[in-house]
Amino acid sequence: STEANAAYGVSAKVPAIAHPLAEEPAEIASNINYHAQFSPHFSPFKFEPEQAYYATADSVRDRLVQQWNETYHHFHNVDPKQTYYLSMEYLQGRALTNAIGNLDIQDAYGDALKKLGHELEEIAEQEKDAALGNGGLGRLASCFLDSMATLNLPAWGYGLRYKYGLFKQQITKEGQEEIAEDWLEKFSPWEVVRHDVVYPVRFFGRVEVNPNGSRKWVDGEVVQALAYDVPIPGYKTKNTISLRIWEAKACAGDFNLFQFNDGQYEAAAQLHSHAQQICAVLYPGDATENGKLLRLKQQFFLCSASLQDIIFRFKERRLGKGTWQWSEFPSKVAVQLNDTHPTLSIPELMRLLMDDEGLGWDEAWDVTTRTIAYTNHTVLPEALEKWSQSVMWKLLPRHMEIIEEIDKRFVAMICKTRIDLESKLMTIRIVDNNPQNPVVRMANLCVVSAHTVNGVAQLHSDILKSELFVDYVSIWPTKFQNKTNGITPRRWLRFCSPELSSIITKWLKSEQWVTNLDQLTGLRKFADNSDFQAEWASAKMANKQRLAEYIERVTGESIDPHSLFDIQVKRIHEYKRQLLNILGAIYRYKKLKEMSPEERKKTTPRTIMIGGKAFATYTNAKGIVKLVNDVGAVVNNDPEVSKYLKVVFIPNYNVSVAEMLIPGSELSQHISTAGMEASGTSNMKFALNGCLIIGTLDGANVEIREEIQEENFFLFGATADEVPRLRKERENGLFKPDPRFEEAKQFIRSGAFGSYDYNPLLESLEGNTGYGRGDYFLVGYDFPSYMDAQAKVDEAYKDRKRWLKMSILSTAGSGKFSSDRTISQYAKEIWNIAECCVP
Ligand code: B1N
Repeated sequence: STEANAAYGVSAKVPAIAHPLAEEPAEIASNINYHAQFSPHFSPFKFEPEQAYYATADSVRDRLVQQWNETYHHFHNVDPKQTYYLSMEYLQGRALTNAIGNLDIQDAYGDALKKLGHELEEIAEQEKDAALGNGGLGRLASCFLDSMATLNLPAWGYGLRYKYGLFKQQITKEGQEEIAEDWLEKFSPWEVVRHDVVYPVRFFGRVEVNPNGSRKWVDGEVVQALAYDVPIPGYKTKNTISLRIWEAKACAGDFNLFQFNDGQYEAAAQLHSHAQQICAVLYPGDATENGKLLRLKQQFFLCSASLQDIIFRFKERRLGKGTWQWSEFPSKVAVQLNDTHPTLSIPELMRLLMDDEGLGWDEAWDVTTRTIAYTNHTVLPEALEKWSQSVMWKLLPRHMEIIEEIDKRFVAMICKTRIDLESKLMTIRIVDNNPQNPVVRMANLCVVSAHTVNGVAQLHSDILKSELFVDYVSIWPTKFQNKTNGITPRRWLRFCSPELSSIITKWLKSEQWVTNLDQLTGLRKFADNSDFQAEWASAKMANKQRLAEYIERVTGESIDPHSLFDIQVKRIHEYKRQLLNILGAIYRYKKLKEMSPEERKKTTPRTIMIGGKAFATYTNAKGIVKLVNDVGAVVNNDPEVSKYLKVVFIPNYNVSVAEMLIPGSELSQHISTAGMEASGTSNMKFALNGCLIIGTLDGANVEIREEIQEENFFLFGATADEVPRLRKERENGLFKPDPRFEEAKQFIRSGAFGSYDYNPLLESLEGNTGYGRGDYFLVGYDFPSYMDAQAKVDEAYKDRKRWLKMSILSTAGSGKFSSDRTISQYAKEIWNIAECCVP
């Protein structure tokens, strides 16, 4: 066709400049074509999938920009109270399919691309994931933005524009290898640089005391924060909000031309290179490791730039309305801290209000505490941030003064009003002056300063109240809340499984479930209906086939779409117990080997897939990756067994891989030691997609099981309240391991999976005490009940009708886990903000 010719650059004819909001496929094709020629990113005469992706993204972006600008203006004019979500991490994944879906233009764009000789799905695969996060905490932030936009809430996200996101994982003979993930290698069509939005951020320096007693932070190094905005469209609404990510830049004046001309090239550019380091890489630790000074710089950079911007916008909007007062700030601004990573927002807001705006302590404290709220995401002691006081004094001397003052006033308040808590001061005060290692405890600073503190699932919030923050509860009984996490049903069902979505829409006779997920309960009455079951099964099978093709492409392993697809994908961590899964697989393999061919035929064929990234220096996590790969190499090449069992390691797990895996899953494992996983969110995604869960009573599993009914959940393992006693018993040598557990470990020791030294990993499961020993995560204790639950899974899968019913009931019971519900609760119960819908 003429368009296709033009697209391939064959025709010299200039495409019509179609209206950017064109609805007809032919006009859209012309618009894409226009971008390919007149917003060139590549040499002319090329229109391969990559070029087609960038041209399509440019075309979709035009539409977003229009409604994005309207949203900005509308918020500006109405001046509602607005929420600012501060997070060091966002795991956005890909944007194209999401934007097209939210704008409800998938058919027109699909047809337009066909006219140009391309398939929309194939074009969408060209996009690199924006992986500016590690795992659940970052993905939660991205789901929250999606819901804020869809609910028409006045809300923005703030983050950092890391040059390299979470590393790319490659599997070699040695196990995991990390490679820098250059998501900006070419560029991202989904960000707009705002050259007019720049703030100075200071580091180091000293505090100057003025004759009138006021204080000022001066000298040190100043870096510029430059804003990049990413549009976040809501689903079928005009509202399009912003994720503002900061980049660090040096000032032009920081380049020392004199030194450069003198041949000292590195010294000349030293300040530039210091600035560049700040946003160079995402902190890759999930819950364990430390990055120290650079990480602290990153955190402060986010806090300072964002708060300066928030204050600027507050003044700008208020000035348009005549006079205003600082006491109004909390009725216009809500700041939510995503874990303690942006805690420095507290002393930074105090500093800006006192030192720059001239407020007194009491007034500044009142404004700050009424503005800031804090979400806790973990109780793992090693993940509770503590910063060395000496590092803090050096990098942020004025903030350290403010923190000491907050601490001093807190201590005074306790001594005056709560003498009963004086003995607890050692643990509840903010600064820990232990001479061995003086630190600032960031969680304590948050709890003392925030008006609201919340956990991310009911069990987790209960543990916060009864353990971690128990003493604060007696001081401020109403400060603590629960906000059970959620996931966006757009990305995690509507767009990633169009097959299942259209069946749901057909049987519910409405698409309203996409924004009102509770309506899925309407599927319960069809759970036994054989027509519905047949359609459900065929959609699941299509997704399994697509997944099997993907697995074959990335691993070379061919898997049987008729086997049970059993998946565990998440960061590799001992508390998440991938070891329990693989030990179970090893035991299963050993039993299959011992069976006669006839006996084997009676078993339920399974494909066990495990994926996830290990922190680069977390030795045991890397050992687990290696073990899974080694087990797979043996099992999958064993002609007697491989028809009944395959073990596949899925490399480089990320958001877009999840979008492929989850729709094709039938069983997923959420098997952390009870009390250790704050919530978990992939469990919600799997359940929503009709995948059954085998899991412990941990995090949000508890609530998922409640919603989908206990008979549809494969439960096993110790409960959170039993864990301390079981650990004690273990320390006292009272634990008697199950022979099946011993057999599985022994099988590894025998060398069945190669000669790699697995002793350190096995030793972590053995002994009574000692660092990295003593089975702290109770794998051995839970092993027998885990194996029993797995036997029930095998039985249930044999009964096709029963399994399908359970699968349907999983989806039907997942309504509660929409992030729309979570965000509505934050809006009402923490932020006190209301909808602000763009007309
Ligand atoms: O936050 C998720 C929860 O669903 C998960 O259960 C929880 O593990 C996760 C330090 C973290 N908690 N803490 C982190 C991430 C990065 C880092 O440097 C800690 N991630 C979680 C959402 O609530």
